[in-house]
Amino acid sequence: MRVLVLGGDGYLGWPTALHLSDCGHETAVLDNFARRKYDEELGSGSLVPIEDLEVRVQAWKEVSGKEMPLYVGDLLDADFVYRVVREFRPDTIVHFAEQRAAPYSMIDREHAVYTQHNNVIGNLNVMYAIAEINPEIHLVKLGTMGEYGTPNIDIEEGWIEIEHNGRKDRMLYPKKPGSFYHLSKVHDSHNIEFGCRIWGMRATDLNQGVVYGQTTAQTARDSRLATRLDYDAVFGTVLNRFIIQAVLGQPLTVYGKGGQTRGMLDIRDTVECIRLAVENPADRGEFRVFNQMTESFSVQQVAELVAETFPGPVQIDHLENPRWELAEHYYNVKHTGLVELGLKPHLLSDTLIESLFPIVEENKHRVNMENMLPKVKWASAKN
Ligand code: NAD
Ligand code: USQ
Repeated sequence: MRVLVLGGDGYLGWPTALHLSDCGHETAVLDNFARRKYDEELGSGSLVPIEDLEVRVQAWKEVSGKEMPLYVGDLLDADFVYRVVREFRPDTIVHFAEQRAAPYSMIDREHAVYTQHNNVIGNLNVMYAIAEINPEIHLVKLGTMGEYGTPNIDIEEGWIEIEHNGRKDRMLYPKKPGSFYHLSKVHDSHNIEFGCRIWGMRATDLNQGVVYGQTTAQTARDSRLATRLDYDAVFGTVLNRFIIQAVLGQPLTVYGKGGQTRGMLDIRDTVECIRLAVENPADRGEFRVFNQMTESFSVQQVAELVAETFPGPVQIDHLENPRWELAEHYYNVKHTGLVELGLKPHLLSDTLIESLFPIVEENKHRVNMENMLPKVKWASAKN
């Protein structure tokens, strides 16, 4: 298949493009390098050094013999999006290209507006390009488990049968997200479901959990193929951050009591889930939703797991939670769709955690400690 990966310079987009190319798909990448600009803005950066996208693509050609066309531009530029879709003629578009950090979206009004504008309008431009140029294109869109929030009932895969006052219907599962970023994903999901109804679009919305890990079979083949690893309090995600803090000899920063529970998955499963979605397209008019996670852990459990695995003393601190989220709650998620397509999950193991220690050790001098503790507070707009 011909697959266009939007956000192909990012933490997940780059290893996914490599995996798809390695599996024989004609793969192209598109990015506007917004992510590298947030690094400059925040005075932060990837813990592991990463090459420019041009160098990465060239390195992949040397390692695999495969070409990977590269398109540099912004999804907010509709003419650019239409030109790329006409030129590359994808069968599938995998859409990772959004501002993805909840804390970034909660810095202030400007960052909230930027996040929702970038994400919602970029996605609308992609939807229109598909509808007007070739409605056969399958859109594989990265959503997030955080769209659902933490309701006191089981979380279904996108849809729920509701009986109300004696009548029944199949409805989109109700959403209660916890940041303006997570809300942008809810808006995208609703827009795409509408596109499936009015244009007969075929779409897969992947409500992905928190990803951990840094290495895939393809990125391991050459150091120039490495993907980024974020440690800072804005872009770093919880398990990666705890592993990095352990190696640095810093306390693990559990927000609140740590009773908040999240769905998680290994980066090697992310790339495989995308392949499965790409190779098994949704039907025309179908808004298909998968919950892309393999296991659930509370934040406290994640901290204890890292502390037990690290070969040295580790302190676990409980900070005042800068976010607005339930401290303890019910969490039971249905996630069978991708397993039914053939996913064989890598469950979290000591070996995965241990494999990250030397990567962090080698690069720990790159950490800007000022960015380790959380500074963005959800409630600050009220003060
Ligand atoms: P990332 O920030 O590393 O990558 C996103 C890429 O998209 C960046 O390279 C950025 O430059 C690009 N981009 C952003 N806006 C763009 C625009 N308007 N035009 C062109 N390119 C643009 O993020 P990631 O961690 O790789 O996440 C990728 C996707 O997966 C996101 O949509 C995110 O919401 C979702 N996701 C990530 C995680 C996670 O744990 N990292 C978990 C669940 C879902
Ligand atoms: N947390 C801590 N300490 C930390 C960092 C995080 O206790 O040092 C807690 C947070 O309070 C939260 C949980 O860990 O309860 C997860 O936080 P996170 O920063 O790892 O993840 P989140 O903000 O939810 O966002 C990440 C990605 C986002 C993706 C989302 C998937 O950045 O792109 O959408 O994971 S999900 O959580 O399923 O919505």
